[in-house]
Amino acid sequence: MIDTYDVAIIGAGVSGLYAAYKMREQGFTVRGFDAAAGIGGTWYWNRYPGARFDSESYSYQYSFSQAIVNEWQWSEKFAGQPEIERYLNFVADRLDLRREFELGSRVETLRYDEASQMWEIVTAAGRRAMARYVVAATGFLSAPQPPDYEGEGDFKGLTAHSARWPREGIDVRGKRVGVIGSGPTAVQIVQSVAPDAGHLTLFQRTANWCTPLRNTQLTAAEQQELAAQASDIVALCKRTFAGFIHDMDPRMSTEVTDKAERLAKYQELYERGGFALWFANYSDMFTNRDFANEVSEFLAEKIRNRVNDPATAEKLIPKNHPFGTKRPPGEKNYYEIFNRDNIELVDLRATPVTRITPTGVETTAGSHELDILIYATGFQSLTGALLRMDIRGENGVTLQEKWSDGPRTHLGVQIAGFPNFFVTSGPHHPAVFCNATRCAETVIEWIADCLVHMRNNGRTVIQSTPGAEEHWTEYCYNSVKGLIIEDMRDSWFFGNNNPDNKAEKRFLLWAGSVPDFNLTYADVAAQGYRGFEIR
Ligand code: NA7
Repeated sequence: MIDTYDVAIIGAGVSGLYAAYKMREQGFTVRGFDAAAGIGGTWYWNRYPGARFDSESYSYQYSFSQAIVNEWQWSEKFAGQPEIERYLNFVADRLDLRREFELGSRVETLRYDEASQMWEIVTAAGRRAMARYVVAATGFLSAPQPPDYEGEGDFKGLTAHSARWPREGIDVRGKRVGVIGSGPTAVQIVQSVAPDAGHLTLFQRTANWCTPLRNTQLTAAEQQELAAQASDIVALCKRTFAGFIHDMDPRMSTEVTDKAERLAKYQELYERGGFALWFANYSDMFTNRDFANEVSEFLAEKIRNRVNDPATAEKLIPKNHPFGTKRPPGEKNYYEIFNRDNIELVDLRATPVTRITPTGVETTAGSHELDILIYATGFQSLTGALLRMDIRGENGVTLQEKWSDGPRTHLGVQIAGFPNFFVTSGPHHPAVFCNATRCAETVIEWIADCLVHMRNNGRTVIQSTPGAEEHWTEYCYNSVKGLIIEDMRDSWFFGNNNPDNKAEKRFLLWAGSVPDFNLTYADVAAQGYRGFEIR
């Protein structure tokens, strides 16, 4: 007999762990699957040197369990990957969640059986299970996207994508290392690896506006103080625009007519660290191009002051987008790294890659011989983890067919034609701005409440109506109109590296505020799950 559960959960990361706990607490039988050999999702896979939070640790942790909050202390303001992975394992053990998950078990196929109103789950190893509901807690940046350069696979040295870093690590000492990409991941890798590498070549296609993270070790007194404030921190994150501890200045930049005063504010935010310059700035940060340009000029001056060689500094200053249009990498001494003798910056716009060779990377300007080649090239964002599975809804329609003209969802949680299938962090979520755990908790609690509502009313099938889906999808596209991020479509917000979205560069998120997001979800539920058909 095939194993049958109320809820199948795909992913044992931040969302999947909480989903397993929450559904079990509500009395549902659950079964989780994860391709990784361990718990942690993003924080299992991204074990490259320097990987750490860009949210303050105490704002990212779970808030649903006071026991967990009381029993865990973070050692750093922005914890590193090893500590985050330990935390998620601690949560799994503390809540006895490990027994709900099958690890090393990649879900390949999900098929909806209309007769039984159940989903069939098949893993790569051929394991089959049935579930009434599926919760895809598959993450929004979890499907690594290497470039499609000619000669890919020819390289004879050691190579890895940042999100598939080998558990045993990579010894870079004295080696010739190449890093392709210059996003937040590449910045973390470069600043960690450069001091040890024999030589490091950074292949940069687009420079980014990096801001200082200002990570610190937390003293015992600070830990105590932050732990005591844990619920206030979460309450604050629920109120702020982006779900972080940083709150926008209610004033518009245009109200502060004295430029010196504005610059003093940028300086103060630059020193505060984290996303302060982005999320604690004047409230027209996302709409006022002149203001964004002024912040950009402020940062460009910092780069010029920190990088000795003026030509290198100019390459590191973004020219095609202002600050605030992409997630700014958090850095520590990143710019000073370029003053070292063992680093070389290759501008891929001036000299594009022609091919990967057995011994390195060839550009139009010549070849770069390497021992280690690291791809920090990002992800098939938002849609990738879902589209890489074979998901078949009603009438055998695949998700690839359904989304052939871009993703369509209602609230980002459901897809018409795919009954009882829920997504925690796919397209049309507010992940542009949102602190991941804060929004994951909201979505998972909403799904759990919905399943309890179904059970209490003797219903077994829920799916979004085509009309509601149409409306939400348009709403997501419209949400970015008038915002400065619309000017910079070369980012994962627009799936610029996604094979399924590369040409169109559709906006893949919902660019509203976290309070609006929470209100919208609550409102839909309060109205009997408006826009969903429940049978
Ligand atoms: P990102 O932010 O998507 O960055 C990917 C980087 O890789 C970016 O610099 C890309 O340049 C570069 N890239 C992608 N494809 C290529 C090719 N073919 N050639 C050269 N360079 C390429 O991913 P990250 O992992 O850095 O960060 C993701 C999130 O994780 C981040 O927002 C944080 O929240 C944590 P491009 O800009 O496309 O020119």
